[in-house]
Amino acid sequence: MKCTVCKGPAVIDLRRHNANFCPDHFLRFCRDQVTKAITDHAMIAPGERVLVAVSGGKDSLALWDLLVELGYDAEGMTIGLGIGDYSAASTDAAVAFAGERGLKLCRIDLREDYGYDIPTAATVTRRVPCSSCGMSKRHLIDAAALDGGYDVVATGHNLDDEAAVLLGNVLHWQTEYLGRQQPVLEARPGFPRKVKPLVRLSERETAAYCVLRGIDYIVEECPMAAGNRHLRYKEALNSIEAGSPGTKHAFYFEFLSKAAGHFRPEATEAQEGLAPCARCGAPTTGEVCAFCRLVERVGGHEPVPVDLVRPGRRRRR
Ligand code: Q46
Ligand code: ZN
Ligand code: ZN
Repeated sequence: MKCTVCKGPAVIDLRRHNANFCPDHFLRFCRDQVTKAITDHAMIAPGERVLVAVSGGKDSLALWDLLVELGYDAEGMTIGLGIGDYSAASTDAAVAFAGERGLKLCRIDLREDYGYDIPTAATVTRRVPCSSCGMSKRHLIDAAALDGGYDVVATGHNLDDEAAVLLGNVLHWQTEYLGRQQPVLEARPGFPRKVKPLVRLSERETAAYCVLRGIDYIVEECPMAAGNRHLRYKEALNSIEAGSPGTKHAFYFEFLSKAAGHFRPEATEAQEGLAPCARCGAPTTGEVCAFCRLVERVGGHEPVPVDLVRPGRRRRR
């Protein structure tokens, strides 16, 4: 197998691009894809401060590395979710990555800073763990970005993630979610801009990127994800992709160009009428936001006061 660009020995074949690459040209391909995503969707302007949501997995670490490589001012934030060994290993991977490169990483630990963890939240709410987990992560990263004066939050969602979410939204005709499924969500009062610069790269590609760049990411997946719908949608799309390379890319990008606009009015309508949460000030439809209600329900507490926060950790309010 030869590199399509230089004819040297190739290490990866990308069937949907009908191309093979040597290590150098593959890394260049990844940078070009991220640059194209950022440019096409006006994700990040030169000089803006970026906060990268870091889990310690391949996608978030590849994203952080790519943004730094491309010259962006990108700092990281990681949240300890209290999901057994998985969370400890995730935090360790994020801390090691930042430490080796001298990058700034803000850290929050749900148990230490808010008095609860995701398994407890799932038991108390009697809902799947991903529901309180996703909501907590969104709330805390939005707050951290606004508090820290960042211009934009970047997350490591890749093409496989976005295509799987799109399939789920289409299968259930979640029209409000379809209207919001964009690689960029513009800033609104109380919300920072959010971007997904990896939407042009697949999971296999972000993993290969990490291996070739010597990035030590946590390979283990979150144990709470086992059996969730998202994984089944990914498997379904993978089996279609195996027979017809390029289907995932077409499914997602043709949706953006041909269909997403039709659902936008519904998403805009759902976002109207938000007022500040009586406790934390985050935008909410009720008096108290979902995060503050969850913290109360699980017997958690307000963030630890500033002077008790350990050195190297993020200070909240
Ligand atoms: S960490 Fe949290 Fe994910 Fe685990 S509990 Fe679900 S949402 S699967 S990205
Ligand atoms: Zn080459
Ligand atoms: Zn609140």
